[in-house]
Amino acid sequence: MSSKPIFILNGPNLNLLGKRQPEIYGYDTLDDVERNCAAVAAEKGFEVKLFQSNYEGGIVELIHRAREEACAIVINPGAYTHTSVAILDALNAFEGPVFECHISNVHKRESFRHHSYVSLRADGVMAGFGVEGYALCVRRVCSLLGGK
Ligand code: CA2
Repeated sequence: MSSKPIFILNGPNLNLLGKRQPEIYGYDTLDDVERNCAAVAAEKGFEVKLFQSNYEGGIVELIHRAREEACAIVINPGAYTHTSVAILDALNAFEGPVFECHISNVHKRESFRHHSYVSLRADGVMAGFGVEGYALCVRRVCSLLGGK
């Protein structure tokens, strides 16, 4: 068990979740994601904090903050998944569990979405479970870190 929260980090355009392209990303918003994850975490005695940034450097800085303030990271890096060595480097400097979460099944989509830099660091990868994937990642973090 940890007294530090699980950070749930979201990359570019995910602030539009639930507001555009529901056929791909569904109708839930990031606020809904935070509520669902908080409920799952609370059952096991954990807390979550959710953040979103449209900037690569913003995500890097949130990962740096997680080094001091978080017990684990669940991250949906958005399109930076497929391009960002900077995010991979930042995650490699984080010592706790890291789970990569994609709402859509990236492997069923364009080939440029099939490669992930973040997967080189992630302890687990979720894709295609809709926004439920975030809560599943949180559940896994809780069992890894020994929640009640
Ligand atoms: O499936 C995922 O979660 C993705 O990480 C989403 C990224 C995409 O670039 C990745 O390949 C897969 C795109 C996030 C865009 O989010 C939006 C949400 C609602 C409306 C428009 C965009």
